[in-house]
Amino acid sequence: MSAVEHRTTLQEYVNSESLNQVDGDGLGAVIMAIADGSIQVQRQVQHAALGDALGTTGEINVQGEIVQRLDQASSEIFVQTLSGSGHVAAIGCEEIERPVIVEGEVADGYIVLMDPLDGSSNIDVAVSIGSIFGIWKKKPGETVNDDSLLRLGSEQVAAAYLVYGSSTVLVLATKNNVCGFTLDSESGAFALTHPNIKIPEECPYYSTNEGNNKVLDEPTQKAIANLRNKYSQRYVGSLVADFHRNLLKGGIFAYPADQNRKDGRLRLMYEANPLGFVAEQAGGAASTGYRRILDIIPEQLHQRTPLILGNKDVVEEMVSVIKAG
Ligand code: FDP
Repeated sequence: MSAVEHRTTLQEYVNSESLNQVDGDGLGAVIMAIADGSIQVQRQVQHAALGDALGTTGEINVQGEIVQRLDQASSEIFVQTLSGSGHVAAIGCEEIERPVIVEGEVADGYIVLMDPLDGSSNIDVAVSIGSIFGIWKKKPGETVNDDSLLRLGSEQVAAAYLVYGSSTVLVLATKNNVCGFTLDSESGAFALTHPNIKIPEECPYYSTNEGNNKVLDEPTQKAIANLRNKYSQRYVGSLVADFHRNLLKGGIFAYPADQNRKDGRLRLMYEANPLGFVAEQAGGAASTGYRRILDIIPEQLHQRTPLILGNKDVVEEMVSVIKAG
């Protein structure tokens, strides 16, 4: 008997959860396109070293960062599966300067913003990495252009992420519900293994790059020192893996602004908004240190933001220390 036979599959879940009725036709198809793409990406990640697919392309992306070959391959895979779903009107991607406007635009389409492979610095060393997606519904009657992608995080209808780790897990957040599905490599299906995820009340962990401490301003140093005094540190250095652990076990992730990164390091549209949405639906919170992430009016597709993410009370406490100055 396959390990997933007694479990709800992702396909059954998106059908039975009536996602399509609640948020409009096609959301289930968009989620399945993400799942299909992730299976291809997961295979590439697993076999990259054997197929000589590790290393860089020699190019620099729009973020000014070196493009890894797997970054590029993942981006192409998801653009293809999402465009082919028939329900995606536009795709914004961390690796691609301008949005991909999908030909033959559908009236009730979705807009998907993604980080196709998060944790680039961990790709070559067999450490957990992932993919992140924010999903918005196109405005009624709108003809999609570049500006259509500059949407508030609070307007997301769903968000999802993948972790390619010791197992491959897809976490899907819709309004007030966050569920985790584990890939069964035998059947190729994602099976529901983590229903109704809520961030635990206890917060055992904090995740931050301690090497940046000397370039933080004083209030942020004070806030990080509070975390250091209370919690154990866990820092993988792949946002999606750090977030996933903190979501399941309790914890706070912080990548604040500093002297070298005045706007922070992480991307608002591809990382902070989707994971902020997941965190909030699971009872957590996401802040810049001064305001709720999901309330930021975006000015540019690739803009960066400081990010504090995780247990609501701990995020609020950190924000109050920063604001107190
Ligand atoms: P990476 O550059 O390796 O893709 O997305 C940016 C990111 O990783 C996050 O996944 C991770 O949390 C962060 O950067 C790590 O940054 P530092 O190396 O500066 O700690």
